[in-house]
Amino acid sequence: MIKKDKLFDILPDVDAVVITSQNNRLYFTEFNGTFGVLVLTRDDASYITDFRYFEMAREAMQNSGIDVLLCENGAKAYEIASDLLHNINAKKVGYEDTETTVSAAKILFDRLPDFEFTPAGKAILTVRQVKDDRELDLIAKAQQITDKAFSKILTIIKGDMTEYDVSVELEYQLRKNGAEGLAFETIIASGSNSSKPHAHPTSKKIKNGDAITMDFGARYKGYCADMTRTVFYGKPNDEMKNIYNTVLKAQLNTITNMRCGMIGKEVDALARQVIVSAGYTKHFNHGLGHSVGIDIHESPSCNPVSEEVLMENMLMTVEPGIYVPDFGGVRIEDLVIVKQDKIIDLTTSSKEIIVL
Ligand SMILES: [Mn+2]
Repeated sequence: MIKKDKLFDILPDVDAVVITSQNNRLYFTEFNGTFGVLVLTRDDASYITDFRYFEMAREAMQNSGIDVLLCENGAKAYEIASDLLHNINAKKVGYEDTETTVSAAKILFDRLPDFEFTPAGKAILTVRQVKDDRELDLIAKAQQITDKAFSKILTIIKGDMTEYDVSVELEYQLRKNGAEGLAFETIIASGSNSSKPHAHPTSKKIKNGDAITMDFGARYKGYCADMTRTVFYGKPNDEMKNIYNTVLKAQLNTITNMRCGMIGKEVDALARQVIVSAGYTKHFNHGLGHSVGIDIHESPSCNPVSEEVLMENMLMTVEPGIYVPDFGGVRIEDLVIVKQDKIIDLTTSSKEIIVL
């Protein structure tokens, strides 16, 4: 398991790592189940789960080198895990300090009083930052589904539909085009609601002249897509048009000039300087972007204080926005892959002003 080797590379004095969270188990095993405990050692891997998942997990992992073990219940899984650690004579054990529940950790600590447990949550997230080819393919597929749903929703939106109606139709299109679920809760924000970056869809009806910001994404085989477009229902006024063009210019300037090796705050500045020069400094008050993978928000991020370095095969969203309270807002978001010598934009939908 290359992913496991990468983890032990950054935890050189650790003999084993116990992984409990669903997304980290999915990352290392490529199997998605709500319950399981994964014990990684330098030479082996064991996945302990209950009757609900045992058969599926065994099938999914038959060629992976991971042993699948059956447990009676949750507490028993941690007992089996502690027995495994005892048997292999692990001395220093990494655990997901960021995810493991206190009660689960207590079982491990109580049963293995002589062991040294060390936090490994951050190391796991670091390993997850750089994607392999399979992961990049799954994210590209998730984004393709998301682009398809967007082109479809443009033919469906009609006046008098509510934001809630639009969200339901959009989510249906995601599922219909192959999504196994949503990457996150769909954001639909119309008219003055569009000044709220993470607005939940409401019963507000779409009216003539409204901006409609749609931020949404498919989940495909565990991996997320993420995109945002703001479209207009009827002609936008001059200020909204100016806001749209400024956000677009900021977004294009970033995608054209961001490079592998830049740090997060440098990338953020590529967008922010355009918005600042247009006089909207205080109306772009979130970071430019975040990475994406099994979680919709992963590290690294691009924001005014980020010192994290963009490396080859990291994902990044590029999502500048301008939000004017009680007036409206615009956000345009693409999902890109960082390559050594170029940026690949996975989002293919048009960014020209769309007036429905
Ligand atoms: Mn995003």
